[in-house]
Amino acid sequence: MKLYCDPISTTSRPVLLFAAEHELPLEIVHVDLMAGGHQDPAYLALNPNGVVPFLVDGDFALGESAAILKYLARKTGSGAYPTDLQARARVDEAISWFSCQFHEVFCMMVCYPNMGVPKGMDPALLQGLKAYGAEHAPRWLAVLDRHMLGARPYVAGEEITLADYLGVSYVLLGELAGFDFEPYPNIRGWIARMQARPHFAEVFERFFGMAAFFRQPAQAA
Ligand SMILES: N[C@@H](CCC(=O)N[C@@H](CS)C(=O)NCC(=O)O)C(=O)O
Repeated sequence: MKLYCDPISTTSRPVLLFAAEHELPLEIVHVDLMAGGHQDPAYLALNPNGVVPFLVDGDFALGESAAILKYLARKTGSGAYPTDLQARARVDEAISWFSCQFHEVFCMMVCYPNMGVPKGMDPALLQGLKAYGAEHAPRWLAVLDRHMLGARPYVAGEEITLADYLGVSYVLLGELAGFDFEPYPNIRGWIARMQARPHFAEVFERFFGMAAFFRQPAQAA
């Protein structure tokens, strides 16, 4: 199996972490986003979406990080995607929640705009986006902190699941944007739990390098 990915990509890291923990025999193909590797004609011929991650397993090709995680978990029989009907539905619910509700407000309106992404956006639109994000993100963070996590160690219950691999990558984007997680103790505990996982440090190394860069004080002109 080949995994086309880039460790600087928020959606690649969950798959890389899951794969490392499960010792999957993946050939990692680095698609260098900074160098425009995702727009390379050869890569676009493989994946017309021009995004990572992307999995190739023999003559079967699959995009979308959540679908890839589920495929790999099913293929390996990983307990991170339980077979029990309701337990699996709970994981699916959390994955959809992170990918939609949470991503839409926290990532798109809080994190990315505070990191200057996308570039060249109309300043008034950017301000409006940031204001909306600042007002509405606490609602979703409170749901994660108090209801999904609460006293539980992981977002879908007592055991780590695919939703944790995916969700922690989205939530940690807040690090790049200098987001303050102080009011969310359960989220902080969960992040620490995920950070203690074997392979977390190696998979997130580039990400924390970027976070340090974004946190540097602006140089005086
Ligand atoms: N919904 C997709 C999103 C994939 C995605 O947007 N990946 C980003 C990196 S985090 C990418 O490749 N961006 C390149 C671009 O948008 O041109 C998934 O979960 O896999």
